Amino acid sequence: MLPGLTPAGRCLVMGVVNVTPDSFSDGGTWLDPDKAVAHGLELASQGADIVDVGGESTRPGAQRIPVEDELRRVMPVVTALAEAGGWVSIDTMRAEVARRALAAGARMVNDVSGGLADPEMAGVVAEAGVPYVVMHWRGHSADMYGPAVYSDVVAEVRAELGRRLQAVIAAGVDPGNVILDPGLGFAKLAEHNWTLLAHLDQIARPEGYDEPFPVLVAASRKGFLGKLLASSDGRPRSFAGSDDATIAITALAVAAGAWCVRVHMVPGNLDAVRVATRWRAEAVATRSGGDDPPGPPVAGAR
Ligand code: PMM
Repeated sequence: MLPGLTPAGRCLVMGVVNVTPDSFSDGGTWLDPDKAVAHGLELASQGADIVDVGGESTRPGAQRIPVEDELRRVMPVVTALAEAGGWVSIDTMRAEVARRALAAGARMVNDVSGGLADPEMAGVVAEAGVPYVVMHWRGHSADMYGPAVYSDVVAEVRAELGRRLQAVIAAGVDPGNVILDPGLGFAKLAEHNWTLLAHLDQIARPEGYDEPFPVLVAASRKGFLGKLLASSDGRPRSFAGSDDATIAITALAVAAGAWCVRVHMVPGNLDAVRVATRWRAEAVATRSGGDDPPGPPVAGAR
């Protein structure tokens, strides 16, 4: 799993570099390529195992941008971070952007559409033989909450992820390279996010698959945390004000067996990963009968 990445023996930490003017939590901060590269290097120096570079905002209501704009934003950043030895993931829904970023040294594709937005994506990933994050997605962010209708969110996300898995595997992607993501906030209301987080063990086993897949959890600074932590007059907590809550999610996600957490702030989340990994190891070692705690094995299941 993850060719070229030293096994960490713990849940991995993915640091976010959004090279966008309008991402909900940090839009505009890293639009300048030099600042974005410096930020990526800082995240890596703080202990991020992976630096995730994205050039297209997926905030609710966001319109798509032309592929040329996305390439202009991400390519200098991917190139510089890869040249500096960083383990770079490209956060894109476009096969062309993935292909160019991989050629420039990215080593992983993070596709929030799970291959749905671009029919060429799975083929590009298959040919490159790189790890591939397949996220649960129901459509572009222009209408983020229209499709957020579920009678059983866990069952439906499992079924839809199962169909995406079948499709990308049929297109040649090695199942051993697939990481699943419940897609918190993407066509999900707050209540859906909480339910999915409480059932990560089931997300790891989509419909049609008995063996668990590695799971990536990307809750960092998302609106459902701000909503939970709203002040008494109902004002949601600011994005950056949700960093401590993100750390709490990280600890719980590790305890539930998450393979990777995608976060904006590395130090506190890395501490949480280390604490929860130690706790989880103790739970496994001292459990009578040798049963695993819920969730897939920490370092990846396949
Ligand atoms: N969320 C965002 C961007 N990329 N990638 C994955 N795999 N999962 C996510 O939930 C996800 C993502 C949007 O959040 P941001 O604006 O903070 O990057």
